[in-house]
Amino acid sequence: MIKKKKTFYVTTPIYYPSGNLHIGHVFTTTIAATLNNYKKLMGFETRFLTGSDEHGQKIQQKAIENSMNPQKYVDLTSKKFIDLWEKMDIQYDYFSRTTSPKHKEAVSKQFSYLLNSRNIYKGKYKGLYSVSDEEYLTLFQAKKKDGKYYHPISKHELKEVEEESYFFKISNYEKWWKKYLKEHPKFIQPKKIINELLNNFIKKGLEDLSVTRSTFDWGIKVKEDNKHILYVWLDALNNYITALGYNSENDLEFKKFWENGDEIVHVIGKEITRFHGIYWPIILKSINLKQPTTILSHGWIITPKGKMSKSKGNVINPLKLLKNYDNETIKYFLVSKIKTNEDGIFDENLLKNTYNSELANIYGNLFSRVVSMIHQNFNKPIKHKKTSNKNDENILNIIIKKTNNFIKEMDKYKIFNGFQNVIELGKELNKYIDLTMPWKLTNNKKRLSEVLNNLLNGIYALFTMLSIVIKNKSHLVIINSFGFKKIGFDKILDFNKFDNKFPLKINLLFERKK
Ligand code: ME8
Repeated sequence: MIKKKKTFYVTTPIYYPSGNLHIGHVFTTTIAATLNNYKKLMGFETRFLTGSDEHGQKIQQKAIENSMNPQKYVDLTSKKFIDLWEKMDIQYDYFSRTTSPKHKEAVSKQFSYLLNSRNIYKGKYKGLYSVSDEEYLTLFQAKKKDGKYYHPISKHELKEVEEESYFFKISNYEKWWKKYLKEHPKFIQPKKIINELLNNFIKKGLEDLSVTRSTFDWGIKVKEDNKHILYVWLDALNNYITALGYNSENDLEFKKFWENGDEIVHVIGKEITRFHGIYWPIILKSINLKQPTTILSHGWIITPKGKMSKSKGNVINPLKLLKNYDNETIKYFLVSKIKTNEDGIFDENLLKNTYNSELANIYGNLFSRVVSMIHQNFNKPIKHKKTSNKNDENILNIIIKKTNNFIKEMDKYKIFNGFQNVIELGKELNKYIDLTMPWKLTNNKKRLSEVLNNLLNGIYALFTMLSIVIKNKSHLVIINSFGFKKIGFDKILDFNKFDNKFPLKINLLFERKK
């Protein structure tokens, strides 16, 4: 019987095409892409979604500022993300756009269902709204200064609005939500973000959410009441399922990756956890759909001088960065140097140091030294030999241990922790060279071959793990130089894998940067 592959579905937020490209977008998308690559390597069948969030008041205002009709404006501006992912060498399965006919139809049908099932009712909204965040806030949540109200996190000014609106009976699901979180403590990560949600939104009691707007018209029209358009978040959150074909004739992907799927992960920035952690699960519950496995929320990337903002002029534009660094270096830096559960500093000096000290000095140097020594001393494959030498036993154990720890962390979606094992393995392999001093063993070919074979096995493990981020360079090592057909964890424990392989020399893998 053919065993069915397990499935993995990972998403990024769909970004506002009105926003400027930002290193933060690259951070989130790199995390999602890395998880996707990891799961593929582990034999999962995967789907990876990113996209753009194209309706709402903010987009309409920006389109007007640019004297364009909103559709034309989003057609144009969403392309910059497509272009960025291509430059970053990030491949996705879906580029989900909320202005696509398929999405609009599916969401419209869902709204009718929610109306009929009395989850949605008509009323009037009076309160505060942030257009920049497309978010409603209560007086209790807002910060007041000089008679004006501000968003507590983004600091954007809030407007007082009063309009006819449909409401989602969120309050009906409060009990369910609390119970679900108790029973699934890993549903929202990191844990500390759950406490923030509890303090800011749940303690005071969950309020019903206004889910339509009636004072502008750039959105999905409510069929039953044409004056109204859907609130942009109800519209946008659904993209995660409409892209798979939910509520459409062709819903095979939806059945496979959502309804019957094994793992579903939404990667998001911490400021939108309210929507993904409270409203999205409640929407899914109200339409009897399964919950995602995990909502993986990460902190913000800040600069050494604090938060990035347009007004401070310190926003890091990834396109500029790509002029000096290749995409693999940037991706490696983001996953291995920025902790996901707190805000992390992005500094170009740190990026450069990481490139020189880790990519060039630890990984690149290790590979080229070992392959050079093999070429200087041998002209055919060197076989693995189990020895009772303490250094050998130790390094082989370390190769196994670091790989296992990497897998353990990655299975928990803890990328930063996972990559610390890669760096440690690189350092340990260099230490093994210092201890065994292969350059002094040229007259003892037997011992030299034992040492170099262990090193090859270590380098294989190292670049297998790195391959989920540093794809091209790892292919150069494992496929082009070592001659394996593909990269995989299945060979790590097989220390005889180089018995018939003679590695080829490769020009400098990572040239040092001045
Ligand atoms: O919120 N650090 O879109 P958006 C880390 N359309 N990540 C950052 C960041 C930073 N400094 N700045 C931005 C939206 N991000 C909605 C989402 S989903 C159904 C709808 C990343 O364009 C991070 O992932 O404002 C954050 O959550 C996202 O960009 C916000 O993107």
